[in-house]
Amino acid sequence: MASLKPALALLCGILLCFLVQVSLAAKVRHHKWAVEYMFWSPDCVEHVVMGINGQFPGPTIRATAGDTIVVELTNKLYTEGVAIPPEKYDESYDVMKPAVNQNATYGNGVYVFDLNSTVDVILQNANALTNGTSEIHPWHLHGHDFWVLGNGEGKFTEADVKKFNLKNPPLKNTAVIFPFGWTALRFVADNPGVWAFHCHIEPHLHMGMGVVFAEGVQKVGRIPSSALACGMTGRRVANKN
Ligand SMILES: [Cu+2]
Repeated sequence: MASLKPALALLCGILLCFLVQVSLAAKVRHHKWAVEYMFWSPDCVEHVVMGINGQFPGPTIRATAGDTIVVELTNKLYTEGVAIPPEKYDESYDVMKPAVNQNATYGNGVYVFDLNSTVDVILQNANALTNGTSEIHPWHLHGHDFWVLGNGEGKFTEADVKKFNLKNPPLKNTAVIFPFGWTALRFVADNPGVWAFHCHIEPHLHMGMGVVFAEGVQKVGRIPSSALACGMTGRRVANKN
């Protein structure tokens, strides 16, 4: 038994060293981040970006293996869960096939544009939930007029861009998409605010046929409480004040 003691002591020493080393290396690192819109102009053109603690790009987190990172995040964005309009989209859909009734999707459908950027929208109509059914939808945009660049039957393809009327397109704020067809719109996002873009058949809007376009939101001042005087909103604002 006596001969085991040095070996046991050595083993304990090794374990102790190991534990000490681990406890020295592993740390819990706390960070406080406030995410908010800010201006950034590295190329002399002013951009709106999402900064962290007034920095863009945000602060670097340094850590070593085994560390725990805790970030306390304050969301100061005017629009939460924003979606950046995609450059590409999944083109594998079939407009003639009834959609799978998922009953509901989730997401707030907020698209944020750079102020004064030119935005092209392709509205694509498709089969409703019943086979062989596709309806007309009059889409209306708040806060802007848009040019109707064209419309066509079936699924929109890149080749349809050649058919756009860039010479004298009509200027409207409502345009229809025909059954199984597409309609192309263009507008300039030059009106700071948050604007609804939706089908003007009311039940369709209630069923979710609408999104929100946001641009230059940081330029919008505080909404006066007198402008929020209707119905439940008014009562809530009044109670708060
Ligand atoms: Cu509709």
